[in-house]
Amino acid sequence: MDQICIKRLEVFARHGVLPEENVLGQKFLISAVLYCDTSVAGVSDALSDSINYAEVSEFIKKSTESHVFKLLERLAWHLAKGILLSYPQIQKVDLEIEKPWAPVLLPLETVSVKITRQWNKAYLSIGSNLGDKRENLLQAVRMLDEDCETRVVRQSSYIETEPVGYTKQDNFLNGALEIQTLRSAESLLDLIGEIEQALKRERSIHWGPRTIDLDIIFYNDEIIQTERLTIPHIQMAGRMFVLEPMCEIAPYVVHPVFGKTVLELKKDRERQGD
Ligand code: A4P
Ligand code: MG
Repeated sequence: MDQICIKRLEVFARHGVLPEENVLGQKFLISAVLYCDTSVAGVSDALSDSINYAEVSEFIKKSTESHVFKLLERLAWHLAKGILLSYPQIQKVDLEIEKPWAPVLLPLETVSVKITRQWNKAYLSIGSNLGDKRENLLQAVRMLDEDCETRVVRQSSYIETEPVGYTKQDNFLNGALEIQTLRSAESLLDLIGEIEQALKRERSIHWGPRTIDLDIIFYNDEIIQTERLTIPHIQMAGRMFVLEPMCEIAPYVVHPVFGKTVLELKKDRERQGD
């Protein structure tokens, strides 16, 4: 992807762990690589089709001056998030903050923190079989969208499905969502948990009735295996209630483990039958 670069913008500000740093202030040098598509501006020659680096530089300066953080890590995330939220054309940002006058009491040129943050694309499956099912799904989608680090980009239609697993329960209403999020996969799982809790989901029977169930199906094309998370979702390829709505919004997205598209997985599942 194309890059617009800001190198070592000098800002005087008061970030630091020592109280003196928060009072006296010092010099920070901030560099940013803004990843965006410049092809339209390359033809039109219009600033409105690109990112105004003067504006972004001013944004970085004001934002750095108007806060006091202890850690460069905190300032870096604050700036990266601010840039990604304020400029929708920017997909990804590398940010480096140097502190040449850091009170280390050793002869070094500079210390710095460098981070990369981006909009991540994730797919979620969503289901409900208790209470007002449609309203539960709509409410969960609203709550995802209200999270300032997350946007719901596409939604499938909602389909009625028979319960799989524990079958002595009402039919489900299922769907799939494409979202963009600045959250890590773990942090997205936290958000899902908060939404499930707010909608009064109780975990009594495994695979049992629930007002809302949100699962992460894909997170970019990453394969993640931690104590709390398995991505792609471990059961997705065997579940028609996931594959069908996913097929509506992402038929050609490739499962990073099986190397097959969602459409191919659905056809495989259809061939296998129940
Ligand atoms: N976890 C690990 N990986 C993930 C992931 N990719 N996304 C962990 C979300 N969570 C993930 O999940 C239990 C734990 O899995 C989480 O705490 C998280 O750390 P849960 O949602 O609390 O439990 P669950 O939903 O009962 O289990 P699971 O395995 O998510 O079941 P499913 O696959 O959601 O099945 N029939 C129809 N027709 N429609 C349905 O929607 N849903 C289920 C539940 C059963 N039958 C159904 C439907
Ligand atoms: Mg679940």
